[in-house]
Amino acid sequence: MKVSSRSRAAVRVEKSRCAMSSAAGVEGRQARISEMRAFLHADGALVREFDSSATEWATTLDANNYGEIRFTYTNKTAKTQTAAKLIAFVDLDVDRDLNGYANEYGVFTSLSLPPGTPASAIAATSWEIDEPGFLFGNIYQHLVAGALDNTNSVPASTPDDVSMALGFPLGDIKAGATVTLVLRTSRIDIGGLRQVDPDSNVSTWLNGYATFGAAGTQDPHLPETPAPPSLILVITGLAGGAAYRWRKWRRGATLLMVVLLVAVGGSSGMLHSTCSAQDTNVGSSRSQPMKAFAIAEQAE
Ligand SMILES: [Ca+2]
Ligand SMILES: [Ca+2]
Ligand SMILES: [Ca+2]
Repeated sequence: MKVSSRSRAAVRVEKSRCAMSSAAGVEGRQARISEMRAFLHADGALVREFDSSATEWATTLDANNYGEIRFTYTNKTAKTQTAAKLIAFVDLDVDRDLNGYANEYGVFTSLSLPPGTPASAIAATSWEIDEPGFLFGNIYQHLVAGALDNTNSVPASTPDDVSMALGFPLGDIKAGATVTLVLRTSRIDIGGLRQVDPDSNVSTWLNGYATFGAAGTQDPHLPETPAPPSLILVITGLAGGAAYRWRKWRRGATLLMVVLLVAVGGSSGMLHSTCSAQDTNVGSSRSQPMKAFAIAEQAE
């Protein structure tokens, strides 16, 4: 079993830093996908965790970064992978630089297919809305275990850092077969899961479907094939071992780092300039690493 926690630690540090800089007046309205991962389970075990650097990802997003995110997997083994399922995980932050990432909440909408899906589309059958696991959420354990809890642990009454997951049953993946997972982010209701930033009055829906075949080539019902992979990312690879204990340790380390940053950053322009450098990637995210996968909100 492989898990990758080092990059998640980096996400948390970056989030903390940028949330601090927001208090100093960083302008702009935007959302970001701080983390995006896919977990393939088959034969009763986790086959692989794909972080955002995996070449299996590709996106077709509009200028505001709403649209489709695709994950294409091919069984390159010589055996059928049985009872397979794909779980997609997205940690989206809305207006992080304006009002932080912890002022948001989730709403379960439905497990119905998003509109305009092909006849072969497989809908999600499990879901989870939770804090990403840096503080109290248990979503990461469930991603690794392959069993989402179908629970919203970040409701409107207790806003926090929202992350979301959808699980898609695939059945058997024969040797050489390809599966495509299509995720959509939308400002209108497409079913699935909804994330709300009440201070910005912004709702973002996440929904998707799975289908066998390489989308746009083997299934004529599928939407147009996206542009060549545009989010082939260059962040950390997979690291092994003891994710939960590591995350508990990291949580303490992160808090310590935040304290240190507060201590040294009050009069420093360095923190702000670092975040500003990331912010320049907003709107041109297709060629940027996932950490700069900033979703520019539409000006309102
Ligand atoms: Ca926010
Ligand atoms: Ca949970
Ligand atoms: Ca979030």
